[in-house]
Amino acid sequence: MKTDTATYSDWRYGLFIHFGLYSLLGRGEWVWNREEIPAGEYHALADRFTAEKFDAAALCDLAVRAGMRYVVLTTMHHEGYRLYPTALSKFCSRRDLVGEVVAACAQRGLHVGLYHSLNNWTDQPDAVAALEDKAAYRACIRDTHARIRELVTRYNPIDVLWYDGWWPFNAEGWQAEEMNAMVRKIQPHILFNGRNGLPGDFATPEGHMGAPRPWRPWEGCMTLNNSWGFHAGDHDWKSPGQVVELLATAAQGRGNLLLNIGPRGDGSVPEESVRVLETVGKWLTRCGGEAIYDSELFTFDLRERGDHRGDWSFHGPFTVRKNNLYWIVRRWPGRELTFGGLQAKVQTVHLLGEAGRPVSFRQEGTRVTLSGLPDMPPDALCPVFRIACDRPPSLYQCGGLRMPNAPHPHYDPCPSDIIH
Ligand code: JFZ
Repeated sequence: MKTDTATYSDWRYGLFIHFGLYSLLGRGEWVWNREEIPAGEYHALADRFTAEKFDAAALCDLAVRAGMRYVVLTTMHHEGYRLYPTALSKFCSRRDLVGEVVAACAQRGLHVGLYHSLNNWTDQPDAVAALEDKAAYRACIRDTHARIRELVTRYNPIDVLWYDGWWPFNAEGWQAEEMNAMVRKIQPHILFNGRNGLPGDFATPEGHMGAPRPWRPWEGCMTLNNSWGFHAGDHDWKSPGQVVELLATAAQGRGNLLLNIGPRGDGSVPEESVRVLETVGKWLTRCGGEAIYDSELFTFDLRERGDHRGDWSFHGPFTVRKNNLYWIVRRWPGRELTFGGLQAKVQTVHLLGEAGRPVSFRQEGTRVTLSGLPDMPPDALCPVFRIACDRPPSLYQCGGLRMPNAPHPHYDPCPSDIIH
C-alpha cells in the first residue's frame, strides 16, 4: 500500500501490538533487563514460544471493529527476538508472524507499520560493546543496517518503519541518514518515525497526546493499561470514555492515536482490552466517527491570540471539520448545554447517531445554548453534537469575563502543547 505524509495525518487511530518472548513471563517487555535475568535463562523462552493463539486475522479484525485504520507490530523489541525467520540470527521465530500480520492488514485495507528496535540485548557486538570499542561499533552499526535492510526487503511494501531503541546513539551514531536513504531506495513511499535520531516524517509523543509545536504530522502512542508488553498484574485499563477523550485530542490536533495491546505469550488478547476497543469502535460507528475522522486542525483562534487556548469546556472536547463544530459531551450536565466564545454564527445543531435529530438552540453573541435535551445522556458512551456554522468555527474565551480592549502581558509557566 502506498502512502504519503499528507494522508498519514488522517489515519487517526491505529493498533499497536507489543509481542515477544517477554509476553510469556507477563511482567512487561523490559523484564530481562529490569530483573537481570541470566541470558541463557531468557533465551530458553524461545523453546516455549509457539504463539499458538496468535491469530493475525483475528487481530486485524479487532482493529477494524475498533474503528482503526492501521496496525503497528513489534517485529523485534529490545530483547532481540525476531517475530520472523531471518538469515541473520538464530534468535527468531520460525513461524512468520510479521508476514501474517502484513498480509492480514493488506486483506482488510489497513495500513501497516513495523516497529523495530535498533539496539538489542542479544546481537553481538551489542551497543554497550560498541560504545567501548571502535571495531565493535563498526560491526554493530553494520549489523543493525543489515537487519533493517532485510526487514524492509522481506516486507515490501509497508507503510511505516517505526524505529525504537535508539540508546545509546544519536542520528550520527546510528548513521541514520544512510539508514533512511537505504530504506527509501527499497521502499520509496515508506514513512519513518523520529526515533533513530532524525526528526522523521512524524513526531511520536509518548504517554501523552501533545501535538508538536509548530504542528507537523504526529502520533501519540498510548498504553491501554500501564504496560506495553503483557503484564499479568496490570488491570488498570483505560475506560472507553478515556479512549474517546484521547481520540478527541488526536482529532483536534490533527494527529493519530496508536493504542497498544499486549497479547499474552500464547498470542491471546486480554479480554478487557478487547472489550474497551470494541466499545469505542461501536461508538465511532454509531455517532463518534464524524467528529473524529477527517477532522481538521482546530486552531482555537490562536493565531490572533498567542498561545491562550480558549476551547476547553467542562462537558467535553470540541473538534472541527469545515464549517462544523463537533461537541463530544463526556459529562452530561442535563437538559441544557451552554458554551461560550464561539466566533461564528450557528445555523443548525444535530445530535448524531441512533438518537440523531435536530436540536433546538439559541445564540446570543458568542454564547450558544442547546435546549430541549433529555435529563440523561442520549448515548450510552458519549453523545456527540454537530454544530453547523456559517464559517469555519473558532472558540475563544479569556481568563476574565470580557475581552480586554488592550493588549496584556503574557506569562505562562506551562505553555499549551497545541500551538500552530
Ligand atoms: C520505548 C520502549 O523502550 C518501550 O518498551 C516501548 O516499546 C515504547 C513504545 O517505546 O520506550 C520509550 C520510548 C520513548 C520514551 C519513553 C519510553 N520517551 O520518549 O519518553
